[in-house]
Amino acid sequence: MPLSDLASFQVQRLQVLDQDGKLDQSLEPDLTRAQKLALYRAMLLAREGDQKAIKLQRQGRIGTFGPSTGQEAASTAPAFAMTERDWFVGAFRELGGWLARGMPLENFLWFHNGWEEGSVFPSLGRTLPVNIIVGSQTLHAVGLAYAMKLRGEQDSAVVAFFGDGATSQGDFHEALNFASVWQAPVVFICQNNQWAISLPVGKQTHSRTLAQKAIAYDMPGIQVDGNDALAMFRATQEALARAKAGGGPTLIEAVTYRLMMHTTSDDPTKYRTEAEVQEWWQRDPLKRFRLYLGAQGLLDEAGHAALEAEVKAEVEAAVARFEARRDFKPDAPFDHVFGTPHPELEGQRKTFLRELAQAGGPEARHG
Ligand SMILES: Cc1ncc(C[n+]2csc(CCOP(=O)(O)OP(=O)(O)O)c2C)c(N)n1
Ligand SMILES: [Mg+2]
Repeated sequence: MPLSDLASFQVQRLQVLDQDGKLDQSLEPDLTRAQKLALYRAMLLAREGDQKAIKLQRQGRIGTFGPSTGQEAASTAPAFAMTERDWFVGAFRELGGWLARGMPLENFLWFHNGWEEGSVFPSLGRTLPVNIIVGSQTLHAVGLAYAMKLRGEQDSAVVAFFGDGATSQGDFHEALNFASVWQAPVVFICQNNQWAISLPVGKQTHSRTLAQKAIAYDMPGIQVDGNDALAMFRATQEALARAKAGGGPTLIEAVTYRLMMHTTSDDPTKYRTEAEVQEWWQRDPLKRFRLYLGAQGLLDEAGHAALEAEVKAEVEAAVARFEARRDFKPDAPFDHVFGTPHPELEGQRKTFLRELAQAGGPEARHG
């Protein structure tokens, strides 16, 4: 008996602005002039904030963190496609998205100086803090989305971010599986930045795309130029609309690049070439969006210089607010692990506080 075809699949790629900022008008999302400028400003704030944070770390003024330079479009544009009713579930390389949601930059700096208080966003609804446990937030996202479905909220969905490395975690597959089984309103955004610390994506998976991992779970999957803010906005907007209309989850693979080190503790020159990095600088999401704004007559050289000065001043003001508050309890993380005291953990707290005192107190610990 001949074999019969049960199904066939395809994987599509979306790009709206090419590397030189040239627009495919048929795909341009519906954004006002003010929204376009606000999106660029938000990406610039993330870039300046990120670069400033690297300097602060090098000066011993904050602890280790993972820079997001080069990846601004992949999280900022989706945040612009979301409403306050949607849940933002990040990993650790979504500074642009968090800032666009309204997280003050000083919160990011407090968190990366070891203060849990940085994770508290009193004025922000539905925005989860940094999650370091690779891939685990995909499960939190599906739980939230399932809850939204059970509550009958038709105006809310969840957007969950994670890296290419997370796609090797069981959590990722469990999350996609149950999101699909339950048709939960969730948009998975994989920031494929080509590296998981020193492991290139080609050693992470044999799949030609990460988008195709959606196929096994029977959900729409699309590869998007993750350095193209317009494409990221469009893809997220479409996926959110489908999720809210009861159409279930979507997987978006955002193809991007980590232009800096994995974290400030890493030296990428040990495992990748300068030529590769330079090639990706040519695809810088900010450069591309700026060319687009220029071509539309929205931002000229003088306007850009003024915007840059304004954003730099905003970053400096956030650093001043960050440095003005140093009265946080250094052992606060121990308070939040369990609901009730735990003897093992209390022992660890004592050791931590003793070692901190021996090292000269909280201010000495990055020395
Ligand atoms: C479960 C788990 N295993 C290992 C680590 C250590 N770790 C932190 S980031 C990282 C690589 C993550 O790569 P990817 O998912 O591609 O995200 P990227 O850092 O590139 O943004 C690893 C292995 C961790 N935080 N959590
Ligand atoms: Mg990665």
